[in-house]
Amino acid sequence: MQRRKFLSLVGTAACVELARRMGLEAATDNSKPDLTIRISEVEIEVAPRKIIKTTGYNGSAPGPVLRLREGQPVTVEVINETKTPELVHWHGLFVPSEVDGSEEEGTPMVAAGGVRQYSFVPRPSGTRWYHSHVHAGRDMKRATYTGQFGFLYIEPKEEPGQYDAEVFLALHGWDAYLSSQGGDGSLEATYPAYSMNSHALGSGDPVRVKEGQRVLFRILNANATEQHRIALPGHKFKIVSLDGNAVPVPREVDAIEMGPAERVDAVVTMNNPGVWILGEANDQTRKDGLGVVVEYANRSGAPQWIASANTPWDYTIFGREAETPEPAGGVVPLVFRKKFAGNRWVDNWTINGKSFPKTDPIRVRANKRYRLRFDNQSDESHPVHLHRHSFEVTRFAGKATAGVVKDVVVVPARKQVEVDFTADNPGPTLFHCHQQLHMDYGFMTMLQYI
Ligand SMILES: [Cu+2]
Repeated sequence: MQRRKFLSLVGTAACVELARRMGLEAATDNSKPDLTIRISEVEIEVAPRKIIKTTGYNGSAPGPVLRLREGQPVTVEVINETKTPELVHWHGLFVPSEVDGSEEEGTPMVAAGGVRQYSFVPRPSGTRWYHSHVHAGRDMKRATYTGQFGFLYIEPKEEPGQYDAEVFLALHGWDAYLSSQGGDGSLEATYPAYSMNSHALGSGDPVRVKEGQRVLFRILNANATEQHRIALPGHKFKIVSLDGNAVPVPREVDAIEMGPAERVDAVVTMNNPGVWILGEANDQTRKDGLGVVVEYANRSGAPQWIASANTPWDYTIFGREAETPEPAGGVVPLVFRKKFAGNRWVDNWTINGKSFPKTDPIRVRANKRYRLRFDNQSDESHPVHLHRHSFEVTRFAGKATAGVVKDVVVVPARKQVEVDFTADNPGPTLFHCHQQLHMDYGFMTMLQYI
């Protein structure tokens, strides 16, 4: 049902309140917002004299860390001070399509110079994020290439609190441009500068720690297109949550691998005093800024980096060893392929042989559980994302697993991944690769409730 139609059918204040609670934002609703997000041009000094001109939220890039309470209704006002229409997507939240922040789902755009209010009930709890969800195409000054992103932490009713300090780190690449230096001549996004939050490695404040402290790092890969591998020499990351959801088997690893849009919560016990670099394993990317200094109290000197073993990332080590029977709704096979568009062109992408908007929708019935079988027939990995729902990884590269719940999963090159989900949030829903160049060039489809 159209929002306007729905609102015209409901006359009473109680019904309007109900509509509001359901997240059906009313344009006539002049209630005071709980939060304001102002989209505008910003300049950030990622390193001394290295100024990045981009678009950000509330005068910064990334935007502020937003903390909301699970289940407590909120009204967010978005003011668009830029010259182009914008959208803010609440990544990982179970909200109605009308406020999710995706034009394809029917969320109205915030016009250039316009204002719009979104009301929704934040859930589920955990490390979520918010970001621009517009089409960029070849325009590297739009969407996730910009500074329009930030953490959205949904506080649970009861915080476990098994850590002494909390550090939010958002990884990003700046000033992207298209180049064909890699491989077959297709255009790829290239980044001359990187940062963790708004500073390049060596600029800005270090993360100051004390011996014996347990530091919870909430890490987000907010890069528009690139996967990252992050390590902290001399320390181990105990992975406690993936995409904001607690894992069944928390485990220690030497390095974290994250596709665009993925989040990892990891506890590090600070038991190796010194000055260290927490950074990208790739030397060039780290030199270009992707890292932060971790400094123990009363320690000084040049920050140390030691390369770690290149163990492959595997979600299943955090899951239960179990085979999940095929869900009642059945299996939806989704085959991903690249369609080479030519030298010095951006590749096109297909799902089951078709590019968006011509892709076939995934048709589901409310409250039924389904299995999506991703078959990556390409030489690149794809961080695929389902809006407004989360899914359980049930098979990863041939290995059965259970209990790892995510909203983005990286399907490695030439591999298959299976995820199960319950269709429990009716409304048009987007499914796409979160690599911005892939989603903009066909790698997208709709989940449609029938
Ligand atoms: Cu992709």
